[in-house]
Amino acid sequence: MELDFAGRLLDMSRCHVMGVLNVTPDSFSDGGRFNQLDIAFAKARQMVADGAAFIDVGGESTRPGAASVSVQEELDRVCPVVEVISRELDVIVSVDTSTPEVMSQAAKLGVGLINDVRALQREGALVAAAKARVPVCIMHIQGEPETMQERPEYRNVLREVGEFLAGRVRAAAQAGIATNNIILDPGFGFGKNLEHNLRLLAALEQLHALGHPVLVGMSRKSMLGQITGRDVDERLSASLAAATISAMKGASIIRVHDVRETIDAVKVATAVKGVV
Ligand code: 7PJ
Repeated sequence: MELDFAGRLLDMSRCHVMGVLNVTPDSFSDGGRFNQLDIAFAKARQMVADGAAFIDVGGESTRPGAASVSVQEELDRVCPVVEVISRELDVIVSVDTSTPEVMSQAAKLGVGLINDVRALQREGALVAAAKARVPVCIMHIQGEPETMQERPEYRNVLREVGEFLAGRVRAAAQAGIATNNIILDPGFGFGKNLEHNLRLLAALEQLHALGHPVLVGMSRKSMLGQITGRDVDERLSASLAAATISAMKGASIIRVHDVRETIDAVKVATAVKGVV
């Protein structure tokens, strides 16, 4: 159950925390690029000190309705951050991208995981990810981020998410990606309404039947706002509850904004799992 993230080995039978590092302009109060790099690095260093096993660097907002960015803009945002974290910090750097050029460049800079919310469906993404020779996270999405929340529809969300992911695993294998280097993610909030999200979380164990480690991301998402009635910056408690449930149900990686708090929640779940 050990995976090799560009030389860093991690036991996927245990639960690890991934810290989110957005490097989109709207995630910084200040404009200058040098300053942004400084701020991003300081955030990453804090998340590593707090116990993150991964830092997930993303330069394209995939929020519903977010504007798209050019390949060059995404490269300019992501690469300097990936480079400095890989060089300076003892952590696995993950890149949250669907863009083949970003996958290839990031791999050269030491990235240990490619995290694609579009499941390597963009032209050239399968080839770029295969060449990178690092594990990949394949996430389920229905539609495109711009429009995915307009009218998500499933006959059986569990079965359809499972079938989609199994199909993408086959495509990845055909492209030369080692099947034991594939991590799966049901994609909470990506073309799903609250009921869909809850069904997927309730049955998270079943995703393991596909034979891959599972990554989940629910931190601060609107599904938690719908349940609690709270705004995005008031969703820490709900995020910790979702992380705890995921850890109990066998998730290997939990992608979050609040690393320190999530580490404690995961420790409690892991301790409980250790005695049964
Ligand atoms: C996810 C992600 C997720 C994976 C985002 C947000 C939206 N990558 N990137 N899984 N979500 N693998 O954090 O609200 O759920 S961006």
